[in-house]
Amino acid sequence: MKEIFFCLILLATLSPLSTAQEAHEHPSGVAATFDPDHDSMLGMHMDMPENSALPSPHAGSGTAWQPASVPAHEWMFMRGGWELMAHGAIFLDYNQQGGPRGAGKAESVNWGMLMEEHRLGPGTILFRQMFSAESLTSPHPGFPELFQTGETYHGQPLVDHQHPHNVFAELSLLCTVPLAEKVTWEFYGGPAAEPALGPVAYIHRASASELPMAPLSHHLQDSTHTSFGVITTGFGIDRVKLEASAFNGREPNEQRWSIQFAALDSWSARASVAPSRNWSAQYSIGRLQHPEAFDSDSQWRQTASAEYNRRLARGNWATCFTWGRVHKIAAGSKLNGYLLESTLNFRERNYAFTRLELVDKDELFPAAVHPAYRIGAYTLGGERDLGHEHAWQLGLGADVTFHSKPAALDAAYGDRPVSFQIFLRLRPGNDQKGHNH
Ligand SMILES: [Cu+2]
Repeated sequence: MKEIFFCLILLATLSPLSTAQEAHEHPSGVAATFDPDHDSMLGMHMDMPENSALPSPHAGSGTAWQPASVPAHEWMFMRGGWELMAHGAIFLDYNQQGGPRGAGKAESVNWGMLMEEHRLGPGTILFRQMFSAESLTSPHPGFPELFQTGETYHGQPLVDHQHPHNVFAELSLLCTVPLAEKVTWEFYGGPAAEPALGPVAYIHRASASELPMAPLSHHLQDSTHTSFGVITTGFGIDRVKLEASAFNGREPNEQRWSIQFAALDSWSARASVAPSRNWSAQYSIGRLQHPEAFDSDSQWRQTASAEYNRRLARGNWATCFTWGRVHKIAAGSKLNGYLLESTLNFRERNYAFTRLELVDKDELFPAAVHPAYRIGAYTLGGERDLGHEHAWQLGLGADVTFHSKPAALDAAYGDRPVSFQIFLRLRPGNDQKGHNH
């Protein structure tokens, strides 16, 4: 299995080289040209007709579907038959978490992604590399976030902190092959990749585009977005997609720069539907083998989500509802997380956003038995673009988070902890030439 992955890495690394060679053979320059005859069913934005309702694989990670109308903040150009894309975001924040367990830190949440896509016979092949420098830009032990749990630091489970993301957050390839007029076969995988489990990871969700904080329900919903070893296959049938994955469900350890191979002994299955350009929804279920380093238990995970996105005359409105459930098999415990997120971009430069969560947390205290507490987190924020160019958008934003919790947690967390952050956000501007006009 390792050999296959090394080949995949090699392919991913070599793809820019082959790009350069192709450019020699077809010196077509870097102009963005669109050829309406190569279209494909799984929503390749490559040359898609403008009215296509199918989501683009460029608008997320893994193979999850986000509504087709989601705006693309990316740089894109064509070169020798390759469509090359780059997107990402850098947040510079001051983050103050309230109460006795809170902390205030300067930090940077950041990621960048490169994509290279080419025709492959009648289908397409897409290479994707996502990187994050958070292992250098997060404070220790992680980004302060009240009630957040998941992964480790210095051999201890992280509590009240969000883990930084891995240097190689995704290294993958995605092939799609049309089989019939409305049927496409999909093959996806890589050494760092996202199995068919969960909604589009929050980092890429349009509904969370201005919010650098991770959801408290991350580890009940979309935390498998970086799994070290994934193979997914599936079929797109008109506006429905059915997929299954075999993957390594162990969470990344604290060596953030490494790729931690292990057996692909977890699996998942997902059904997605994109009824119109503005809607997408999914249900997925997975069995994760030994996901947590300090808990030998395995778990079932179920998620269901719906995303709505709507273009406005001078902005965009994106909303997502997600439910996620973890069933720890040996312990017999069930944890639920509910999330509602919405981001309104209005009059071009302005944003209002919110995230409302209810989530069960059982790892807030080191203990032999883990009682679960129902935590609420209610975030409201606003942002304005100081720079709003075709190439760049620089925004200044702030948000505040209120919490609800059982009275049993008052001693540890204080009566009503309130957290806030203030941040600068830098990213590519709206891609006018791309798929999403
Ligand atoms: Cu994550």
